[in-house]
Amino acid sequence: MCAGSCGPGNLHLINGLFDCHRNRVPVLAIAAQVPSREIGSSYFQETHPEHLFKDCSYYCELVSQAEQMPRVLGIAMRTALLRRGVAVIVIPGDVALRECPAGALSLGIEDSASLLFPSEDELRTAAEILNGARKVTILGGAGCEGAHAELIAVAERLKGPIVHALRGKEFIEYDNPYDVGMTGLVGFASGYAAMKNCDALLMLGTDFPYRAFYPEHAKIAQIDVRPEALGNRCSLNLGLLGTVKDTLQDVLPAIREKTDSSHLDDALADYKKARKDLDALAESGPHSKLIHPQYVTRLVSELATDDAIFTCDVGTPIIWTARYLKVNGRRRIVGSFNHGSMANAMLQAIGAQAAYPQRQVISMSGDGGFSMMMGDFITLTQMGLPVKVIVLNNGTLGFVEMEMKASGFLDTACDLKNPNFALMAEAMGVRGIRVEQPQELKSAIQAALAHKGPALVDVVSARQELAMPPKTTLDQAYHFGMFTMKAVLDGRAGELIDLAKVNLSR
Ligand SMILES: Cc1ncc(C[n+]2csc(CCOP(=O)(O)OP(=O)(O)O)c2C)c(N)n1
Repeated sequence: MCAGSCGPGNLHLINGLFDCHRNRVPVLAIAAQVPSREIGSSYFQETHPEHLFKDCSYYCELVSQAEQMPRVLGIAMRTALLRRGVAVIVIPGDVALRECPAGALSLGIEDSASLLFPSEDELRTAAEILNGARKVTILGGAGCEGAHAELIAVAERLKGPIVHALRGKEFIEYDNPYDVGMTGLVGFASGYAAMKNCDALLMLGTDFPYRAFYPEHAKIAQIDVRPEALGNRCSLNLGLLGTVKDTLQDVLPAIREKTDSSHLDDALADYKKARKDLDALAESGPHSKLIHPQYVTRLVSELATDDAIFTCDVGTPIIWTARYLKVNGRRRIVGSFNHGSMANAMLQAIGAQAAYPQRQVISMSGDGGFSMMMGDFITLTQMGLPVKVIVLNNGTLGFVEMEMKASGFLDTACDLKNPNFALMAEAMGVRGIRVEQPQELKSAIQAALAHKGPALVDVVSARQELAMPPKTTLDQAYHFGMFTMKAVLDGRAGELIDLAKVNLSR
């Protein structure tokens, strides 16, 4: 639940509400409105929140009479809980202060535990598709929450590798002998290959957006609780409306055990190789001079508690978190994975820590992301929230710099002139530690995590990191060629050579 005062006050809610709505988080937001008699006169601070928040909510209504309130509140809460998204109530201050008549209609805020099941026929068709294919791959997303055992049982029977979308990582990757990594722009080659090489794809609780990563010729069956997700990204042979857990339980008895495990074995071998290559990048030698973000993330993962909540900023922190943070079924990872709003990590950490005061909460922040919402850092002191902020201080809007280069542009306006974030933290009443040498990193992270109150570690990290998509296409090669030529013409060949040296030396 959140609330904002008139006009600019509640406008501040908008990016967070978009994020929650797209992440399917139930939220009730109250947006104040100017006095009711002034609405429509361009009054001081007047906006129309019922229009502004329409796109990021399932329910968004103006309350103009006190007697509307109990009923509208009930509808808003029910909508947020059952449709899993945002509901907004807009209310002028004068209406909010009025007495609600005793007899005003109130219909409650009942939640519902009803379940949704596919029909027998549909379950039979699903089993036919899976039994009829030689190579089945499973793609899972956030809808797999709570269905770990069923997922493993189905994969075992199908001898099917499990690929996950980013939001599925925390529910799928742990204790999973069928895990072959993530797919997508920041995913692993093994996840990509397992999707492309199958005869049948089973999509579970995912609306994975990148169409180029779906197989071209496989049969596809999808299970989701949201009708609008079925067939949203690829043409389906079958769409099943139901929860992943219950539907898998129902379909499992009809799935025949496969004897040929060659598809799984190939995918696991691919994954092992991809993992080995990635893990090699997360090492730091005794004489290393640069601090690589892979190493930072690996250390944070090793040193954090078993039930820590991690948030990660949009930008390269997402990539390092997806690749190097170990999950275990109790740790949580929160990010702006659907909306893609920068500067999310510290703000989500504030919310997570307020909701779970006893758990360790760690924000993996980019320097651009952290600076963008730096004013809210003071909230940690103000509200006594012991959040630990790890700033990957690479001096650039790195993800965008990389995108520009990959598209054949010389990067422009990406450089960041950062302060010493640790000194700034100290000035704001937060324990601040700056790290410039890889040898100092472990003890710095340990000290920050052991600190009772909020702490920030300002990690001066390597700027040039290769975080490429799994497959270099001809198009990308062309862009890279153009980029190289422009760099030479602009007299920036030296930078290009430095970039190549750094990446080749690793
Ligand atoms: C509000 C917002 N503005 C701009 C972007 C585009 N964008 C995505 S990542 C990024 C750079 C992030 O930089 P930083 O936080 O320093 O992390 P880095 O990629 O360097 O690790 C930008 C500008 C966005 N996603 N959201």
